[in-house]
Amino acid sequence: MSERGALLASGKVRDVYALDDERLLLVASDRISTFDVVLPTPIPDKGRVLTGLSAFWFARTREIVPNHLLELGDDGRSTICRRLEMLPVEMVVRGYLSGSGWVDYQANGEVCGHVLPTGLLESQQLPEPIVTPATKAVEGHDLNIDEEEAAALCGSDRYLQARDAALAVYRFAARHAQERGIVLADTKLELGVDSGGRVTLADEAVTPDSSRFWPRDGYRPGGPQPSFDKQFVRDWCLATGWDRTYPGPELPDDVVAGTRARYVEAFERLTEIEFDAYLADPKVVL
Ligand code: Q0Z
Repeated sequence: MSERGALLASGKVRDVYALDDERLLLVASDRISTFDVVLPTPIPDKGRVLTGLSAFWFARTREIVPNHLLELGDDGRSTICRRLEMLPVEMVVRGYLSGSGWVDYQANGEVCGHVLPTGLLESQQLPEPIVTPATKAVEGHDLNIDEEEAAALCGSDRYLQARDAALAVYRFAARHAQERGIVLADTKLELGVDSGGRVTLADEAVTPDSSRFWPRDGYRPGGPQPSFDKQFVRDWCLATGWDRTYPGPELPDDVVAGTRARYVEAFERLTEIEFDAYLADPKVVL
C-alpha cells in the first residue's frame, strides 16, 4: 500500500481516500473524542485497536453478511475497501436502553417507532434488539428516524435487507462479547450496495467508537453504565473542571497510558489475540 489517493472524507478521528473508482483507503488515527470534542493528546495505537477489531468482526461475520474489506494494511491502522453506494441512513442496533434511546423512551415509551414495555430502567436489556435508523447529519449529530422513513429513503427492499444484516451482526457480536465479559449495549453500522446489488457491511464495525461497550462485571440497570474504553478519560477531563467545549484538556501520561490499556484490553478480550501479535502482523485477526 503506497498511494493514498485523494482525500474523499475526513471524520473527527479518521480519514477516507479514493484509491480508484472501485477502492477506498480508510485510515484510523490515534485521536480520541469525548463529549464530541477531539482532545489535543492522542492515545497511542488507538487507531490500530479500532482497525484490528473492525477487521476481526468483518472476518468473523463474512458468512452472515458480505462486507467491504479487501485488505488490511501492514501498519495496522489502514484498510483497503470496496467502494460502495452507501445507504443514506445509519443502522443503530440497540440491545439495551441507553443514550438517545433512553431519552426517547422516557418521553413517550417508544424508540424510533418501536413501542417498548413500560417500566424499563436506564441501561436495561431490551426484550429483543431493535434497529433505530438515523440520517447522517453533516456535522456529527445524527437524527433518529423511524423504520418507515428509513424504508422510504433506502427503498423498502433494501432497507429490510440492511436491517436484517445489521441485526444479525449485532446478535453475533453481542453474544461473542458477552461470553468475554463485555456488554455490547448498541452499535452503529453503515451499509452500502456493491456493483452486483448486494447489501454490504461497510465503514468500521463494532468498535468502541461506533458502539457502547460496558464491563459485564458491575453491570447494573437503573442508571448510566461506565464506558469500557472512555470512562477513565471522561472522568479525568471533567475532574479538571473542563466545560465540555473546545479545546479539551491535554492529557497527562498516566491518563494516556490508562486509556490505551483499556483499548488494548477490549481488543484482547474480544479477539483473544495478544495486541503485540497484531502489531507484529495485523493479518492475525483475519
Ligand atoms: C464511508 C467516513 C471515514 C470519514 C465514505 N466502502 C465504502 N464505500 C463508499 N463510501 C464509504 C465506504 Cl466505507 C464511506 N464514509 C464514512 C469514513 C472518515 C467518513 F474513514 N465515507
